[in-house]
Amino acid sequence: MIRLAIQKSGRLSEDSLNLIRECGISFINSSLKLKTEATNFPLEILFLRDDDIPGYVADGVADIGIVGENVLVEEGREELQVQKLGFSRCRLSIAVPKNEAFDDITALEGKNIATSYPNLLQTYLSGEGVQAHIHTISGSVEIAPSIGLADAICDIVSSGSTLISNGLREVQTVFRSEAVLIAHQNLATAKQQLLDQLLFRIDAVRKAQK
Ligand code: PRT
Ligand code: ZN
Repeated sequence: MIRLAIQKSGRLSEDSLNLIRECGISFINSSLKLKTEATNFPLEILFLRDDDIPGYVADGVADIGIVGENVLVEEGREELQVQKLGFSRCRLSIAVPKNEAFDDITALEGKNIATSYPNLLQTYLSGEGVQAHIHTISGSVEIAPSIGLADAICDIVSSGSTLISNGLREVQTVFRSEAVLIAHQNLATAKQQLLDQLLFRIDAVRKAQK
């Protein structure tokens, strides 16, 4: 039996479950349960917060998982990545108040930037040779400039409409992300064989979608 961790409820959940179903794996999904077993494949599914998934897979509590690359890399667990999955595409971007001048990234020197992704942002700024003050907040990042908490933000963007409705302008992409399959690094042989079967099916599903 192989144990898969997926997001309980959020932007990754539906596409993660759909991918498993498209692999021909059946299971009963009750929104109240935190785990379920497949009926026609030796697979158990755990439903977790996305932020907890890389840690559980690293520790071997779950064997494999589906999570956004943004969370994986922010948590410094990129060595767990096995396969990109092509859904939940988004980008981590810096945005400033829409009337604020911004010629290039050096405009952020010495400024306050609010984000939930301090590590990804710090890596980017260091690469650009810019020093800024990073304020880590866990949610509602987009309102930080309007309440005087920060000069700029760094947050996940997909359509861009959240930025616009908060009077912000996207000025720089820091990281591009999509959902990825991750796996524990020392899987037992039997589990590795199940993962290989699953990867084979995922590959077939993705080829059929193209
Ligand atoms: O409860 P839990 O901790 O499990 O979930 P969560 O709230 O932390 O995550 P969730 O469900 O919001 O996102 C899960 C993953 O989906 C993220 O880690 C990304 O990999 C991916 N993803 C894709 C997104 C978006 N698109 C997205 N648009 N994650 C967040 N957003 C948010 C963004 O933070 C901003 O508030 O949507 C808003 C912007 O959207 P647009 O379309 O207005 O630009
Ligand atoms: Zn989360």
